[in-house]
Amino acid sequence: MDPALFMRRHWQRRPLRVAGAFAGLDWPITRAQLFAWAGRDDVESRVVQRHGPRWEVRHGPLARKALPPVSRPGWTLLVQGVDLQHPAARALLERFRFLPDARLDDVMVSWASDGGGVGPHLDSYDVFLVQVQGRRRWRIGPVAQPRLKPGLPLKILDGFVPEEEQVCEPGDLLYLPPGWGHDGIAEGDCMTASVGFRAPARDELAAELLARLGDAIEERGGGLYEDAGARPTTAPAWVPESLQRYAAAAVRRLVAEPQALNRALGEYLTEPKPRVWFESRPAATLRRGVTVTPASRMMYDMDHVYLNGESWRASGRDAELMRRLADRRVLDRAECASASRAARGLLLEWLRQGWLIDGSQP
Ligand SMILES: [Mn+2]
Repeated sequence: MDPALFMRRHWQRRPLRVAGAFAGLDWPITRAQLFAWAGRDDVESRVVQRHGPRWEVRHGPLARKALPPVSRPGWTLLVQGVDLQHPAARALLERFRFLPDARLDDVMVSWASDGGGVGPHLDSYDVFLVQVQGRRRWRIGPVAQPRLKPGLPLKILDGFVPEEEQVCEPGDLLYLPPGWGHDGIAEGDCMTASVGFRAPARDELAAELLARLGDAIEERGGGLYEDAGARPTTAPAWVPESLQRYAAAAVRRLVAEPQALNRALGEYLTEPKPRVWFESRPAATLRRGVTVTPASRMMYDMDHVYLNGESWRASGRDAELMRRLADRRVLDRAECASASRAARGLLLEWLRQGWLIDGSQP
């Protein structure tokens, strides 16, 4: 489906199923590979198992022996951030870059034994569910007033009434906007890749930006509240109104500068995920071009380039080059050579930090 049509009709609005959207997808990620990732402490994973009305959730790392046998029905393993672990998941992600990186969360891959699933639930995410192996039956429906079943270790909708039912086969795609309840049950064992897009929550975003602006401004010190000429008080515990006005003005001042706010946002959006670490490499050269490391988050706005929670002011030709690097995630040798001395210095520094990889062939 054409991205423009999809954005107009479905994105954030209504579900879409496209049979065979990913027919012939190259997917070398095996069940054994997923089980191996579940054993690692730098990969986020969990196992969900149903025992009748009771649900059990265990978080990774989980050794192979700690996983239920493959032949046991009704369980599923979910592995987050597979795009950082395997180029096939990254290639899948590339197909969704008609959406801003700022909205992207990750690629989660789940394997389920027959009858496995995580129960009917809601996500605050837009999600593209790509069936990569086997069959999964999805029951979906809008949920206006979500009620959760009490006392369970995971969020399961109480009284979920699905509106439709779909069976996804390998290569099929199901898109769900936030607020749509869904319940996917494996028919035979199956594997599903979920490309998730998060929507920042307003108040969470505000709290985060205020904290960042606060940190930035604290370093500068600023003036002091003055109350010269104040009269003696008979209510010493009373908070002076002039101090309240001063406080309100101070907070307004904090958010008044759009540049600073944008910078805080860009730095926040590109903050590396937890458990991500970069391998520094002392020797660096731009002779083979550079590629952005999969775990690196790189974005830009009108005035800044952001990489892994840091920002640089950029303008002119260098800004153009850095933007190209952020969008395409690669610069070839000639592009590197055309950068200014300062920009080349920056690229070399990023290479040394492991934020970029040597070479323009990812
Ligand atoms: Mn879900």
